[in-house]
Amino acid sequence: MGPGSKKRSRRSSWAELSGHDRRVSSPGTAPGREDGAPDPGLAGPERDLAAGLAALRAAVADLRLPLEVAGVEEARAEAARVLAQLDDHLLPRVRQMGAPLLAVVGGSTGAGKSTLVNSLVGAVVSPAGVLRPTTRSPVLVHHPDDQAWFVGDRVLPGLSRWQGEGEGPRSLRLVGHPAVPRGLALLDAPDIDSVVAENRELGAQLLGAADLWVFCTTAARYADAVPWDLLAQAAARRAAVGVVLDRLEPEERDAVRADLGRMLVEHGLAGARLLTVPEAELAGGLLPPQAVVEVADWLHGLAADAGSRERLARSTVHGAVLDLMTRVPRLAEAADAQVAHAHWLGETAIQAYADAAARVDELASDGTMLRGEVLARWQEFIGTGELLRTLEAKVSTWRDRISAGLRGKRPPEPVTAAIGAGLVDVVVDAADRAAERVWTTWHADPAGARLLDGLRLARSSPDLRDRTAAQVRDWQGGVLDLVATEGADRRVTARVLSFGVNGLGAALMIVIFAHTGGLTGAEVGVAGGSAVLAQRLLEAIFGDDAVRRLTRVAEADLVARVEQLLAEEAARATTPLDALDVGVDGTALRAALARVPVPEAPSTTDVRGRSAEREDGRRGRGDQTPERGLRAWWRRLWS
Ligand SMILES: Nc1nc2c(ncn2[C@@H]2O[C@H](COP(=O)(O)OP(=O)(O)OP(=O)(O)O)[C@@H](O)[C@H]2O)c(=O)[nH]1
Ligand SMILES: [Mg+2]
Repeated sequence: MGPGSKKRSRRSSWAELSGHDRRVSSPGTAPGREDGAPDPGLAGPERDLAAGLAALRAAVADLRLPLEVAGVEEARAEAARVLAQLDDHLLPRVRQMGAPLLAVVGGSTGAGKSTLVNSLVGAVVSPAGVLRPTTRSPVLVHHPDDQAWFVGDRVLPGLSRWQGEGEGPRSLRLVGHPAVPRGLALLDAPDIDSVVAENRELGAQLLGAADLWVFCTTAARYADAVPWDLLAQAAARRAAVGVVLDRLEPEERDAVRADLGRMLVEHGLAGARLLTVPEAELAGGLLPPQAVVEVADWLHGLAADAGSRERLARSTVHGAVLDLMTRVPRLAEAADAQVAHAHWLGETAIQAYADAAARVDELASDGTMLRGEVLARWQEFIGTGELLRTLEAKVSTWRDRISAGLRGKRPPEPVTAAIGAGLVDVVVDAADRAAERVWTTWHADPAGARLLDGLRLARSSPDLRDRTAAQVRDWQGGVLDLVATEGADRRVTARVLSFGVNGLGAALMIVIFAHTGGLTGAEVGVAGGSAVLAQRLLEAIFGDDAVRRLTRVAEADLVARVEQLLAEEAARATTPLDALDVGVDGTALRAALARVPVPEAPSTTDVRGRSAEREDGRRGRGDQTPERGLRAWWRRLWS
């Protein structure tokens, strides 16, 4: 599919766009497909490459790099560059190999890019100026017959199209001019090193979209760092590059050419063509044709016929795909790092609260709960001395004694209250420690610290104590219900009633908390004895099996409630982490890359050699080409 093909009939609608400052409202399409889909005539290898690159694009677009881990900013920028490279250059080019070449004129501000483009065309199509930077939105100059290729979003889909005068934000102004050869479009780009960040980024992005780089610099600027950073990208992509030394004074020509030539070789750009534009008086904003003949000649040589254009396009595609092969794995690593880091952050929170749950479990079963207040209230309730002595007695008789001892004594509620308060303290303390641990760990990590921004995670939730108290109350209510339900059995009802459900419930709680591991010294004897007493009492009333069952059920209920509370606390940290949606690791990206077929290396396109032909004295060569545009260009240059 080439320019000037039968699809040209679509142009009738574009004729309407010839007014001034009229934005192209509906995206036109390149000759070929409405949707920028692959040319239906695409042959096997190209179809596979287009499909592989489209899948790779989808995988790159799926990348989520939200965590502020080391190097993530560069990875994000690189992902954006890879996407732009695919959208702006590779995909449109591979889908339509016959589309006109896009030569992007880029470089430092004030280097004379717009003046060069205007002078090549022979008309002021892109205003030059003394204010820096002058060119803010790019201007694409094409042969009128090639308009169809550029008016739609086939290339540079992120830029809206304008025709006529003026410029819009992130817009591409299209100018058709018959002096431009068919099959080659020139794009005058914003500079790559101005103070305006948007300009710089756009300038770099546009060069990435190029089949051909026309890199403008001057004797004063060519050693600057920024251009060489970009030229390094061109070298990595094996892009066809011409470096234009603009406004060169005759006396500095040889020395500067030699030095710049050496730098190009050093930077892996030995294949780049070094071109010069001698300093000359401007007439009507244009350089005399002779000043730009070297550049014009070089462009002509590269774009002379469909065959050489396609060779160049293929060569740039080949280099760009090889370049992706080295860049995309680094993006996959960045995705892996995100997932691993998110996992680590999540695990630190989950582990901290799991440890908190284990700690509550331990404190609630090692006898610690039976110290202090709880023990005192329990002893008060059962009347220590008297009842403890009954432990020495035979089982058959001590139940009656306990019964006798308990009847008419103090109510059991203070025991329950002390147990409840103790439990709340244990849970809240464990949760506080977990919160502090998570905060400390996350705060020391840049990604974690960013997540903590605006969140009050250094402490437990302000209402944790109230929520815990409510849960403990419910649990205690549940324990009493258990005892009451068990007591509804006719065989035991009388006995249960003689002790009271509340007293037996308190006894069951004591049994649950009574493992003597956490007690020391005298407490062991006293608390342990108290617990044994509670156990015996319950066993005497309900039987051994029932006591084991009641203990298990009550314990499980307590564990579930505590775990739920702690899980809610842990979620305060893990929810914002989940909300970041770190996404998938680099596996899919690697798989997509592996499915991209590396195109065969084209026969070498030496962008240096072409202009030598002109020096052969074949001055009239342009007249031999069948293309009117080229002829016009040449005529102007040689008239
Ligand atoms: N005498 C002379 N003046 C030139 C030449 N090239 C550019 N200029 C002038 O230098 C100034 C900058 O030229 P531009 O063509 O606007 O430079 P640019 O690279 O497009 O600059 P930005 O759009 O800002 O990136 C303008 O005033 C031009 O008229 C040249 O070869 N000779
Ligand atoms: Mg300019």
